[in-house]
Amino acid sequence: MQKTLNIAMIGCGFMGKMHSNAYSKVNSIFDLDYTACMKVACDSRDNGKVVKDFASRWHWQEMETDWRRLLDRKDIDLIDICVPNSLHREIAVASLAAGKMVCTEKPLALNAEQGAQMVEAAEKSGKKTMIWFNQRRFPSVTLAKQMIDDGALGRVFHYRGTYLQDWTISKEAPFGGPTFWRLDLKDAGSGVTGDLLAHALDVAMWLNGPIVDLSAMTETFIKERKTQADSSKVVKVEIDDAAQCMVRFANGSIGTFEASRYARGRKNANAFEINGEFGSFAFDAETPDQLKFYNHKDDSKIRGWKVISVWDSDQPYMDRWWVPGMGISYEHTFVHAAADFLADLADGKKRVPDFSDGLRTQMVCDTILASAKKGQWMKTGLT
Ligand code: SOE
Repeated sequence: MQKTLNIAMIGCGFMGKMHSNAYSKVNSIFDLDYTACMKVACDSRDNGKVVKDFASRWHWQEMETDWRRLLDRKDIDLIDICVPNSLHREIAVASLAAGKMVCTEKPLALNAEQGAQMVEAAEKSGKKTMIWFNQRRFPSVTLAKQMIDDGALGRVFHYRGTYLQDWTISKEAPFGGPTFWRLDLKDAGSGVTGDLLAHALDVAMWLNGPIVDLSAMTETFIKERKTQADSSKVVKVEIDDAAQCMVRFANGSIGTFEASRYARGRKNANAFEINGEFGSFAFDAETPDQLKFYNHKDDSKIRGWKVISVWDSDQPYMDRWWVPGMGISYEHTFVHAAADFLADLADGKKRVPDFSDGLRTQMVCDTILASAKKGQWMKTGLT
């Protein structure tokens, strides 16, 4: 029998849009025992004007301006958090205590200490959680994961991860507000480390296992900005605009990571290359339906990098989408995350990253920031 998952989503910004789009499509595209019901959208901004427009545009049944009022409602099963990082812990812990399942945008929290409290609350409640590490859900990345697990690479030697964007280069970009809260340390907890590297690290550890120690550096290129609320007010920028690090993985391979919002021309370049004994994979989210594969086991006369076009029905998730050749992209990774969450609910398996996975990534992020500050190699605490 079809079951319903009643969702209340808090935060109607860019991520709220991506999640609403995912919930609205997931049951049309995938065959699932659970139906996502878009019950309540919640946002306190502009005395309810933001949520009013958003809820009607995305067909949420109801709207709310105070997230606390959602907690006592018996007709809500899942709280989905799309607000700035500084609010994740408070909302998640209260929602779990109220007996709700909780999904949250990444990074898990402002830091690992808060993240650990969220994991503890999840364990205590026994309720299911998810962190929206959507970038694992590019079919190309999932295909690489399946092939690596099947032994395509053998022993891994190297991992290179980058996540590059360019939207904060202008010194006129304001500090604070709906998009630019990501520049405010108070709201975000960090700059590119939590916002971009968290994705790259999650994919890396999913494909290649835990990162055990690292040495990092960060830089803040624009040190003062005018606030969005009042352009005559100038504040100090404390986040990391760029971060780079060298790492060791538990499996003995070594890696490098780089994230920046100052890489002119790069818009969403979440890319990796992984090199093993028998072959290598390379991927870039700016060309999402291409997975590059070098297979050393190929006949030497025809050996070389090949581009696997990931748009055919026998590749991950693709049997549900369009006919072969009609590619999919960023938005669809969120639909896949929602589909995996609903499938987990039905059969009790674990397809999605949960709060404890989010905490592991958060621990690496915290170690990057600490290492950059101290200028020394540090252990992440993962094994
Ligand atoms: C902004 O840099 C951002 O929206 C991130 O916050 C998202 O997590 C990433 O998917 C796209 O870029």
